[in-house]
Amino acid sequence: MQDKINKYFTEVDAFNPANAEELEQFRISSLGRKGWMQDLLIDFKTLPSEQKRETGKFLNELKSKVERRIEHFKNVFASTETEKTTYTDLSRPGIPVTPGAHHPLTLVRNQITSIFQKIGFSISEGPEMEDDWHNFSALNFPPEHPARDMQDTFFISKDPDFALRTHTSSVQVRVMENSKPPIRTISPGRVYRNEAISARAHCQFHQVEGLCIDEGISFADLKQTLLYFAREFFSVETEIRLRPSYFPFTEPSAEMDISCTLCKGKGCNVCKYSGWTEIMGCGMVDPNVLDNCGIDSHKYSGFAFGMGIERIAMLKYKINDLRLFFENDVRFLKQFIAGI
Ligand code: 2NL
Repeated sequence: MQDKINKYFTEVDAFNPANAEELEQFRISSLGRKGWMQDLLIDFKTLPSEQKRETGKFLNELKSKVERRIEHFKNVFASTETEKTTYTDLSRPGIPVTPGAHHPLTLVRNQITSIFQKIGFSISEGPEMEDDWHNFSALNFPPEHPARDMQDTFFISKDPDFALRTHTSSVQVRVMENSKPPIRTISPGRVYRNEAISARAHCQFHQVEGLCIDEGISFADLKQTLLYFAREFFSVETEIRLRPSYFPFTEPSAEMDISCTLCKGKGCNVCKYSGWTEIMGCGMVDPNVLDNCGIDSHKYSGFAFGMGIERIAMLKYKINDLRLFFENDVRFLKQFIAGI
């Protein structure tokens, strides 16, 4: 029996089929129901039990050798088969590729940041979990300000010193602490507020904030920079309007409206028949904030602004429910495959 097994070992090693038919013949004659492997197994059963262990080992090896050999040639013939077809029929349709898509918030964020990068702004990022100093105190929030309340901000494990950032100004505080003017930076990122979820509000959203500090920066620089942005992002005909407002970190502060993108100022339900839509808050950096961050407020001044990316994306793509951005329904996401 051992001689037979050895003979088959040599045969299998030498087996070198020319085509798939020869391979199939070999498979039937070796592993098939009436093949020699079956004969060997019948012989094996008649062996005295003390020989079975040793011979069984060889038989197993032989069987797996045959299987490996068959598998190997199967692959060889399969690849020559595909080569043949790809070379002979160049008109065959290509393999369909399902393109991925950028999330609409990513598209809008990239577009906003590149508009500011063109005029020399850098991009800065920072942690989503912040301490009280970077999120509130350095930004001139008084101790009793309502934003510091558990009702408005997500605190970490009830530790009043750590919270999820409520705006990306915290990143800009870090930039001011770690560098010297001139500073021109944009900080995009996710922010969190403890709000009930609806079509207009969510507990997480995205912001782009901007900061520009140098000697002699004035409100005129703020206005001209934001007008450039509005015309680059929306259209060259876009007009802007600044209304007085209040933020703890800017003085004076303003809210910026653009002429309605839909009705071009004539009045429609998007702009509630006013002709204007609010897109961001802005102002001159409060001297207290500069001093808190180690920048001499007698020498330097600056402007800052902040906008919600969801709001801008809703305007641009005419999306009427904020929740769509966070549900990842492919029927929604598929609409942005073609890019901007
Ligand atoms: C809004 C308003 C604003 C800023 C953000 C800022 C940052 C620093 C200093 C001063 Cl470090 N200001 N950012 C200024 C005015 C408004 O955002 O409604 N955002 C969605």
